[in-house]
Amino acid sequence: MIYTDPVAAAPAFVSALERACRILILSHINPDGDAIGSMLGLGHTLRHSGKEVFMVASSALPDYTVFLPGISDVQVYEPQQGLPEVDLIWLVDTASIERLGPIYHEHAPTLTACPLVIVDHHVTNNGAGLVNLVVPAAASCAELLFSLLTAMMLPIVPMAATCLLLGLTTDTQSFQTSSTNPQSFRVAAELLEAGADQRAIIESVYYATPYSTLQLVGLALCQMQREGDLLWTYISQDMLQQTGAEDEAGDDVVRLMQRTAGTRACVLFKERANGEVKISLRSLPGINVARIAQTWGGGGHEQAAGATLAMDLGTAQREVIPLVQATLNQQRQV
Ligand SMILES: [Mn+2]
Repeated sequence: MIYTDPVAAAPAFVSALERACRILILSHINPDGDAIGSMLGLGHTLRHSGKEVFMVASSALPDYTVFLPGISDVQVYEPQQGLPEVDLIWLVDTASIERLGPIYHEHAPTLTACPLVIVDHHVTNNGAGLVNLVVPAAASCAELLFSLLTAMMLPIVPMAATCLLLGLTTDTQSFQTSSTNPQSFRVAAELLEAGADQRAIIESVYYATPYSTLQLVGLALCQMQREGDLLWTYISQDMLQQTGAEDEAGDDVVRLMQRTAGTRACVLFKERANGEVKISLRSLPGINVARIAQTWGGGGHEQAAGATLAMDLGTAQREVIPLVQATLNQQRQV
């Protein structure tokens, strides 16, 4: 059964929970703030209601989640690791069970044998659980979970509120994404009233950038080029070694390019250790960069896409930039 309204879904979740004592909470590979915030927010809430809770992340946690209360209870999955014996599995923020990555690949029979419930906001979720709550209009899984848990009459303790607010804050990029809606603000207000530590979230998400990241951003911005409403730059292996920055530092470069006035599309070219080039494309609505990424077997969303090109940095720029320019020109004519 797939529910699209948390209030309508609550009784089904209550009865699934009544029959369970030991619950395993899982989420997608390469977990983001919404995956971990939802997992841990739910974990605190279920523990408070007397359940035994296990939480296993499919791969390493993002740095900005390590301050969350109870984060040491979230295990990071290691290959060949066993899963705890439970009588209910609860998936959060995960479009499909395959998105559990190695946990799915190594434990598919166990996972499919155990009762499964799902709360998610991905439009592609097909509701593989016994009970599913899937609301694509929700800006974050965390806010959807809050509405469900509240409708289930489960109290949200301050620790849970902090975790859920982190999920809501990161998935909406602080209420900036187009999916942010009145309900996101309402839930945020209720989470603050429930005792969420908003200050700690802001500190951790926005004011804890590693020095090496800023140095890399500086180098990449120095190389930035502009033609009309298109911006692009690159990150070479040299630049990564020189600064000691992590690969994710590229995300900050992309975000800064997007913020430039008059920009309708931008591209980051990132040289991989094996000499290949990963491109990240961003655009305003109406400009489909996923189609450009598909040229090299990549993909993504219309406004955010990527691909990996088996060529050097210079060649990649000469191949990709004219294609983006053509797409921008096309759009200008319609
Ligand atoms: Mn999410």
